[in-house]
Amino acid sequence: AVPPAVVEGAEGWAEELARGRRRTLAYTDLDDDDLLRQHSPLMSPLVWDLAHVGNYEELWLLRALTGADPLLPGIDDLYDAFRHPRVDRPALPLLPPAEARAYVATVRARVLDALSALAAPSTDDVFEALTQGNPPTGEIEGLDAPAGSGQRHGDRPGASRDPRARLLEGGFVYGMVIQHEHQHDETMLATLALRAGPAVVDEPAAPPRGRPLPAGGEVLVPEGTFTMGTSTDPWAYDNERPAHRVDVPGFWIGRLPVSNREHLAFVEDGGYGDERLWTPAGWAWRCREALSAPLFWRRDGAGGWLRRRFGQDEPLPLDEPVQHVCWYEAAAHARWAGRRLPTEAEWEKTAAFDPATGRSRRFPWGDEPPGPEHANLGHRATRPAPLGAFPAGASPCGAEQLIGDVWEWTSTDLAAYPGFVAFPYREYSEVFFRPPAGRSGPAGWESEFRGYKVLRGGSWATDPRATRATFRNWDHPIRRQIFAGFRLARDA
Ligand code: AVJ
Ligand code: FE
Repeated sequence: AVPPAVVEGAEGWAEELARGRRRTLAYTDLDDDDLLRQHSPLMSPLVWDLAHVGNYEELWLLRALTGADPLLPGIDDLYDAFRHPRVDRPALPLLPPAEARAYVATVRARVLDALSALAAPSTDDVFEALTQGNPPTGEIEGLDAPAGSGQRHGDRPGASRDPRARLLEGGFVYGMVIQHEHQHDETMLATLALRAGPAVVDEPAAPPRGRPLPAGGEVLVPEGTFTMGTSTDPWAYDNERPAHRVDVPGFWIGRLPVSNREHLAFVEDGGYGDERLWTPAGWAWRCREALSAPLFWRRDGAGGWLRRRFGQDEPLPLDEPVQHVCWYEAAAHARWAGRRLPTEAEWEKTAAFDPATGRSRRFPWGDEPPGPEHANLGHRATRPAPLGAFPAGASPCGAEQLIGDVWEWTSTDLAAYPGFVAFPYREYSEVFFRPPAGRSGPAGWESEFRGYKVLRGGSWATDPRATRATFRNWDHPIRRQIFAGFRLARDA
């Protein structure tokens, strides 16, 4: 069975674009100083994210699709994430806040104009209308996948040589731009969590209540092959493709993510001071940074613990999944617990494999998109939900809270799936991959604190349209400002 299209047609895309923009505007509804300031060297000034989101939308939905001329000639370089690392972005001649707001609004208005001019909502009509009078140039900047090479795009009669047809297949390019804004919304929330001073982020609602479950519960996933990745999900990124069979030896995995209570036991047992639990690189990093607990935790001076959340200290909620740990802390905790982190394939099999049908689901609970009963996503709450809050979100093997709450570190280095083809540009995924054995990668990739580890599942801050069982996120193993936790596993 082919999973349903994510969102069909011009109206659906316009609505999805609007949903992301509401969050972008909420997170940038700040005075100029707050937008221009670098709240942490790990993050961009918020005004950079704002204009970058607009620039990406302009590049793909206006210039690549309709052949429009640049709106503000010369700004592409400023908002190219590869030309300027985050630490350097405050010194760039960025658009000032008012101009950045006007720019993203103009881009959006033109995108919606193009969409609303379309009478019928099918992808074919969109293609015809948007490309009318613009013969394919074959020179769309960044669109460098060889024509006809993708597993994604079947031949469209008469259009298979036009790269724009491939971009539009299944609404892919709209999905790419929509998901891009969602991803930056989550990044902006991480910036706002690092910002000093009182919270400037709303707390829309409390997460649902948890339910008591036996501590340390595990589920068994027996040995067998399953389908990892996808060749059919229209919004899936190139790195999720193609679907391929993977044989996974039997393993046990945590029914739930590791809680603050469990991680506090690791802290209080001296785990942060016990070199034997850490990898050599992890220990070096732990010593260099004097790590002694997750980011935002501190002792309250009376034997208890507080955690800071968007500028506010509060008692550490023991039954919430731990967040703001780096991969090295997660791996050390796992070793202390006599466990290990799951591999990426184990995580996906836990989340997606249905032994009754033999197929993989889009989400742990089925193919239907996440509802509030399934998962804590989309900044419906401003925190992870307590353990046991989503029995309806369980996967076939009985694991819960795989989607939402916290991204989960896996033991796996980000690498290409067999048969991977970069689409539509190498810098989304390919440049981050671990090079194949025997081949050297970009300078410095193998240095101890670099290289990318895969994270799965999405956090409370992730939009429901920007995650699924096949979605792959990644970051350096030292990063902990992201909303990341972990789950434990062991061989069966
Ligand atoms: C997939 C989340 C690692 O934020 O760096 C944003 C997503 N790509 N803009 C990132 C992304 C281009 C990416 N991650
Ligand atoms: Fe980006």
